[in-house]
Amino acid sequence: MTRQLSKTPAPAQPPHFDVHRIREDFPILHNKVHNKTLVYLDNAATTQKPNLVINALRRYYGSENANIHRGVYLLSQLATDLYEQARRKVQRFINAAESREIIFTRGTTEAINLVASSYGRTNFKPGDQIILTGMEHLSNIVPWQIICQQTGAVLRVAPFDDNGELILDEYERLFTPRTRFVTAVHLSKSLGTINPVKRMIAIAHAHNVPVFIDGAQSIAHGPIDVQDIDADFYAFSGHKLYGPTGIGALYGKARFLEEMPPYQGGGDMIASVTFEKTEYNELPYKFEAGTPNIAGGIGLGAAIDYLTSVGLPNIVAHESRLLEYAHSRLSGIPGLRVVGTARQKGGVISFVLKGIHPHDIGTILDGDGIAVRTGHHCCQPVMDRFQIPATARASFALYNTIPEIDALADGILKVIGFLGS
Ligand code: C6P
Repeated sequence: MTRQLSKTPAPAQPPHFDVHRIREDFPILHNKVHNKTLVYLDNAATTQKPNLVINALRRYYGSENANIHRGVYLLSQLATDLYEQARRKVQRFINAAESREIIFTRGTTEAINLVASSYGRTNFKPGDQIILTGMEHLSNIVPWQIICQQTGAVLRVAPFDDNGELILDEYERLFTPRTRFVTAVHLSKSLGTINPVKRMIAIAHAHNVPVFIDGAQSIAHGPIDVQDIDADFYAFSGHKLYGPTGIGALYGKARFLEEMPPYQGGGDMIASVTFEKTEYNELPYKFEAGTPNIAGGIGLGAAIDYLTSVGLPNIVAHESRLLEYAHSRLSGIPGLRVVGTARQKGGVISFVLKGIHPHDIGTILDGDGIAVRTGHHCCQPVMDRFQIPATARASFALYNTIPEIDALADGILKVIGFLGS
């Protein structure tokens, strides 16, 4: 996932990677938008889905649908097997030690709320401190603010510099004997910055503090090994990984999850219930109350199969090439400023145009079939840090091409031509 920015020409397409062949797997990419071929550059918001995932969902609802963990009949056992296989795929994908350390959630946001609520309510006391970075998505700010209001704990924010790089010394200086938890984004969706999470976790562990990593944007763009980085918790959403919406996963070290109380009550999370007392189920089911998103879990498993078949190293090489090319093309446009120029960057390029509001950029690009995101990207503190209201953002995926980046650059020149910069 890591890559260095430079102005040098983009390296050649990685061997064993044919982007035109890949594009055939994604039916939506052949659609027209405003009568133009879709150029989809909003992959940080959500990714498009390959046939493998679409077919897995169709097959599930067409011939495998039943509730899981409940029926002795064949169909229920089949659905249960498929769902539990998907859990093991997630386990292998992030190299978790055990499949019971994988909790299916609705996505990253629910995973963060689960940990903030369950771990925080039990462990935080008035005056305790939680460290997070200044570049968090609001999903990794608000749940911690809520738990702070409930427990009297306080947030401490690690700053970043003008390039969007975390200032590691300042992060380290925030630790005190009252620090109880760290939460940090792996890849910032507004800046593209890849944080040095392994180093950040080592620093926190030296202070005996557990760490949650928000992997929403990193999961599809490079290999993740939760044991190697030694994360205590790691979360991601299926829809950013070419999988369905409404499904995601929380990884947690078993020793933490075992001690944590349930997040929600309901079916499947119990071992036995009387009106006097409830015994909770074992991991991971203790945290999976009610009928889960079975199709979503199976679809997520298919997405992991797809990514694995393409090969994450190929994806990293391809997206690095796109990012490098985009930086050199866009930074040559007069009046355009790239926001977020960290040395270690993922395939995200946020920019502003002098005198032109990002929403106008987005609207004019849309007329040419080019989808980018505009706004504060749920990262208002990042915008405040740069004293801008919003940016336009192009974010790349494995199916994007160099001609699509040319189309973006030409579209931006058209915006400037219309609105003057
Ligand atoms: N970012 C974007 O356009 P959910 O909504 O639960 O799948 O993911 C939330 C989330 C958490 N952390 C980070 C770093 C994220 O980028 C996101 C979602 C989308 O950038 C939608 S706002």
